[in-house]
Amino acid sequence: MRREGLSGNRRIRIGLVTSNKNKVDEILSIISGSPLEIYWLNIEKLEIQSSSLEEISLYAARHAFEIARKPLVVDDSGLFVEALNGFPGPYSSYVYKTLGIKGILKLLENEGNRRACFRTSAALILPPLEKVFTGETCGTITYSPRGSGGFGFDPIFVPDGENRTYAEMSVEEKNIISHRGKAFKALTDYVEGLLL
Ligand code: ITT
Repeated sequence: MRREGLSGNRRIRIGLVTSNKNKVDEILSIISGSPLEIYWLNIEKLEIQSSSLEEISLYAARHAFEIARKPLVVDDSGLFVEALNGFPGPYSSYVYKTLGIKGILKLLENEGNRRACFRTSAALILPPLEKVFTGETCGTITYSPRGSGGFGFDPIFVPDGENRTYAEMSVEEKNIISHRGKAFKALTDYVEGLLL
């Protein structure tokens, strides 16, 4: 059965609500070649305090929709370090700005367990639909930063199956294996399905 309002469309325009230009670049590269058109929607992203990225992204997306009244998506992501019981997780943005990469390495100074996972939750509002897509990539935290690409904690994260950090990869290489790549690939597949 065709879904009213979407079938027949060949492209869907969706606003991306973020203050992070690097996310925009990554997401544009992930969705390139798909029927999805994403543009930077310049409105404030409201961040509630929660232990759940899904809840944070959905709340922010609903809030942004109240203002913009247009189809949009919000990406909330975080780095969950096993030896730190998942910290900084949903607090990654604040922790990056305050402790930074050095602070995380310091917290792990005498720690042998370097396991960590990056997670992304992408909340899509495409009226009347609301849906959250997630992506996770696990790996290890290095002992010192490496690479100049990417952003945030990229220089200290080596995804499983690789020996380079995210910051030592091109955007395209990172997107193939990254938490954000997985979440937005799922989102793209979903939207493509709606257009069939
Ligand atoms: P918006 O909330 O405005 O989208 P932000 O940078 O604050 O931008 P998040 O809250 O989703 O985004 O991300 C929290 C932090 O986690 C972010 O500031 C980075 O330091 C880090 N982070 C998120 N995704 C990352 C990635 O792919 N690689 C490295 N660090 C990342």
